[in-house]
Amino acid sequence: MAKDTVLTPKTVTKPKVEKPRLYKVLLHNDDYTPREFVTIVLKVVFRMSEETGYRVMMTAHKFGSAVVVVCTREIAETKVTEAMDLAKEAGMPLLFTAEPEE
Ligand code: TYC
Repeated sequence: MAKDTVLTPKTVTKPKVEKPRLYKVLLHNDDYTPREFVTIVLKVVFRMSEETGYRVMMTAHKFGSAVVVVCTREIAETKVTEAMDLAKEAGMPLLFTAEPEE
């Protein structure tokens, strides 16, 4: 092979590792569900401490909604289902939703 031969690759592979889109779980205020119940759901389903659960609950209470957690779609949907199941079992109108982050 000549000394000045230039070798070029036949194919160029572009690394294509897409970051999974993140979802936020939202807690929505209502006029009926007791504050204590909301705090318990946040503790049980989202493993929050009493203080954090209370703070997130009060944020939704004051502002209408609060971000509970940002995670993958699968985890967000599982958590929403778990939280909504507890609310339904207790006959509460408590609402959690999941939506993609901008
Ligand atoms: N607003 C409810 C009350 O005063 C408490 C509450 C807080 C309900 C947050 C839902 O996401 C919520 N009893």
